[in-house]
Amino acid sequence: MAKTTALALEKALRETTRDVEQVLEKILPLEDEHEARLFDSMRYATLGGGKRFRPFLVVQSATLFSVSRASSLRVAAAVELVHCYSLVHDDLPAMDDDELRRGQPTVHKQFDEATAILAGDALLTLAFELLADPQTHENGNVRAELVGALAGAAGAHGMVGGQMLDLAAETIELDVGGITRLQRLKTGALIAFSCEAGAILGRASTEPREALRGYAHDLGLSFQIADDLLDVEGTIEETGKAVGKDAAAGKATFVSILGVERAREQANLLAKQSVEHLAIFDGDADLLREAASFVVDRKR
Ligand code: GRG
Repeated sequence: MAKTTALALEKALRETTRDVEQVLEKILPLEDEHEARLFDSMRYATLGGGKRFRPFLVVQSATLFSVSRASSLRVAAAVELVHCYSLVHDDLPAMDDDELRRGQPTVHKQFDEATAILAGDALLTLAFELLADPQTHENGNVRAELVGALAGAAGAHGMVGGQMLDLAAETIELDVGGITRLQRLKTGALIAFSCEAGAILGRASTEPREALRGYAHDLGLSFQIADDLLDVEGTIEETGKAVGKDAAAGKATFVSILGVERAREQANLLAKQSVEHLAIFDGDADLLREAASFVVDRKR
C-alpha cells in the first residue's frame, strides 16, 4: 500500500484517539465524593494510553454511511469502555495476574483488587448508558440495536465466553479450530461489533453489513495472531505489557501450534483476505484497507 495511505492511517488513528478521549474525559465521573477512588480508577483504566483501534474501526465504518462524527465517537467511546473493562478484569490475579498494562501498573496494582473489579463493572455499565442516551442517535430503534449488538459481542456468546474458553485452554488441549473459535469470541466479537456499528448507525442494507462482517472476521483473527506473535517476539518496552506469558503458562496459541513463520503467513493471508471483503466500497474504505496492514505490522 502507498506510503501516503500509511501516513493517512497514522493521522486518522491520532485524530480518533484525540476525539474519543475527549468524549471519555467528559463522561467519566470526576467528583470529590466517597466514591472518588472508584472514579479515579475508572479514569486511570480508560485514559491511560492504548491504540484506540476499536474506536478507529467504529469511526471509519460510520464514515462509509455518512454518519455524523459526534454519533460515531460516542459509540466508539462505548466500545473502548467495554474493551478497557475487559483489560482490567483480565489482569486480575484470578485471571492473567498481570502487573503491567499500557506501560503502567495494572489497576489492581495501582489501587486494589476490589476497586479493580468495581472499576470494570462500572466501565461496562457506563458503556450501555452511553449507547442508550438520545445524544448518541436520535432514533430509539438504532439505539436499541446498538445496545443489543454490543451486549451480544461482550457477553457469554462473545468476549466473556471466549475468556472462559481461554481459562479452559490452560488445562485442555485445543487444536487450530478450537483456538480459532476461542479467539473469534474473545477478541473477534468486539472487533466485529466495532466494524458493524457504523452500519447500524447508518441504517445500512444487508450487503454492506455482510461485507463489513466478513472484513471484521478476518481482521480480528489477523489481529489476534499478531498479538500472539508479539507475545513471542515483542519486548515489554514496545508492548507496554509482560511478554512470553502464553508459553510460560503452557497455553496453546496460533504461534505454539503453527510456529512463528506459518503464523505470520496466516496473519498476512487473513489481512489480505479481509481487504477483499471491502471491494463493494469506494475510496472511503481506504483507511479500513490500510488498517489490515497496520494490524499485522504493529509493534504494540
Ligand atoms: C475479562 C471478560 C474478560 C475478558 C477479557 C480482551 C480480553 C478478554 C483479554 C485481554 C487479553 C489479551 C491479551 C487479549 C488478546 C488481544 C487483545 C484484546 C489485546 C489487547 O488489545 P489492544 O492491543 O490493546 O487493542 P490496547 O492497549 O492498544 O487497547
